[in-house]
Amino acid sequence: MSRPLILVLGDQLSHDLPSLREAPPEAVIALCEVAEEGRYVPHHPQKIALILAAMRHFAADLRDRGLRVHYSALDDPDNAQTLLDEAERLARLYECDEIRAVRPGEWRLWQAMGERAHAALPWRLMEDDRFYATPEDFAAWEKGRKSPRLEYFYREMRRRTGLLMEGDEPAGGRWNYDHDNREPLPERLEVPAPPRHRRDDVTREVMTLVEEHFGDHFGDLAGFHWPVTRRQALADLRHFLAELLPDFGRWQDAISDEAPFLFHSRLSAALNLGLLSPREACEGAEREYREGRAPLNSVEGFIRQILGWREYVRGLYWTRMPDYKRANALDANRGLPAFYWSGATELRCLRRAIEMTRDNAYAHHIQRLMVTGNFALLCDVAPSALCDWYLAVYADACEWVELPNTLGMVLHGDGGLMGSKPYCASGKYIDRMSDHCRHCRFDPKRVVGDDACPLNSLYWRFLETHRDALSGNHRMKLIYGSLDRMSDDKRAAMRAQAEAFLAGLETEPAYGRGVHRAGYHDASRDEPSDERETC
Ligand code: FAD
Ligand code: DLZ
Repeated sequence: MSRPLILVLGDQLSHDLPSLREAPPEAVIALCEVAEEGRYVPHHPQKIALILAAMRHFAADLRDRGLRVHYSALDDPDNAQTLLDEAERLARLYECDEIRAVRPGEWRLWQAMGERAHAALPWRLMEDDRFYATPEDFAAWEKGRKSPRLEYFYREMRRRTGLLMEGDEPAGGRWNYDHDNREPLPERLEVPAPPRHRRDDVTREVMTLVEEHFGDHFGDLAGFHWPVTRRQALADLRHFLAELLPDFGRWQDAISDEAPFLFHSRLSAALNLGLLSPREACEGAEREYREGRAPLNSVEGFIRQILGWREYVRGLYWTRMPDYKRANALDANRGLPAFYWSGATELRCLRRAIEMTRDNAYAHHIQRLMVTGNFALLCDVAPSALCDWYLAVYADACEWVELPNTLGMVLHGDGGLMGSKPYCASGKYIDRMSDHCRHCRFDPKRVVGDDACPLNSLYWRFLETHRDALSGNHRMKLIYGSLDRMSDDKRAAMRAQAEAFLAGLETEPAYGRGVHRAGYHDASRDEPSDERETC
């Protein structure tokens, strides 16, 4: 009789995981805490605590359902400390004849598992059907298109799921309400406080373990606030739908010096770990609209992030790895600025984004894209260096979603697959969307001089440096026109200002640089936009 070992990874904590749905009664289910997963990048202690606490609670749930579970704790003396070795050790221990695993969230594991498919103890890999689209669905959608675009993929997903549809037409007559979702931060904004979850003995024990083993990593554990069970994740979803969703759209792009979460859902970690399904989040949001409790711009904006962006980045990741990780279309080779690990910078926007990241293992999308991301883009930080940072510091970070966002959306390293133009911005953008500048020693209106915001000269330097790659893009024509109308003296002064700033910027060595340049292509003509207005 066949007895499989079913390996459930730390971001597969769903009872409807295909391998669990199809588990025969004699199966042994394994969850393994291993040092290697905690250290391949220096994950934020809150991220590690979240994953290990959620794994321990999930294992207890499986046992309560009568399933046979082996849980390898990090301190177990026999623990092989890598996922594959530990699974194989357990398979031998329980005399299993195969190991089953669902597609993991990272190529490195998928590839390593695939290589063992025909070993004496074979690995059988299963598709992860908890997403709206499989990589195969994405490839089929993309077939015959000149270049994939989020907006068309998203429309197709709306049609396919019926979400926010009235027959064949989008609810309200438009597919996209992004233009209503760009209000800058107002003078005063009351933000409902997020739910505080009880830390039970299991969570407290994990936090002690993480402090002991990973206390040297960037990030504070003290403010741990993540949901570690499905029940807690559902409480977060209910809180979002009732208290935050109605205002989600309006303030989606705003940035606050004080409030780290604003009206964002904070659901990404629970979604990525499997504690919540994307379907229940989208269907819950649609219900709020249908029953008149939330406006369409908010609900459409939220659903687009999950049904659109989340699925789109996953499709790009799986259809383009492993080459995608090496792409570096703008040939960016600077190391990571050292202050990304400390927040020690005079640029207030960056300091606050990094401090919030340290305290919460969270920054909202616009902070990731337009603050830490934009600065790295303007400074030509190497994709590999920046990607490792993003993968380490956010509780929701998994490579399938982090990589396209960082390498593609932020650094334009994929030559235009994630966004048809770089999201580059000067200090003016930060001043318009946030209240940071009024606490900053730099002046967002000045480009040169001691108190000029460094983002301004860096912005113009970036455009000059990458003129060959970017000036042919019709969406960049206006801004290159402004650059070209400047006098030679002004351009020289701005460039000198930017170069002096870069010369004083302390960076880490740019290890593991991107090794090839993806060809640049302008796929932006005549397409609808889902992009932030930058300047
Ligand atoms: P909300 O603003 O409330 O959005 C709702 C949900 O939509 C999110 O929970 C998330 O599941 C989804 N979503 C929103 N934007 C995106 C996006 N661009 N791509 C994919 N899904 C999206 N998201 C991750 O889940 N993991 C990552 O590792 C990650 N890395 C990122 C790195 C960079 C450089 C950037 C610019 C974005 C990254 N994102 C990542 C996307 C996005 O920033 C986060 O999903 C979001 O900030 C999570 O907070 P939230 O749950 O409050 O999101
Ligand atoms: C991120 C992480 C950490 C820190 N630790 C573990 C672990 O001990 N065991 C485990 O199964 N998963 C862990 N994870 C999540 C994995 O890194 C993740 O499953 C893979 O990267 C695939 O997405």
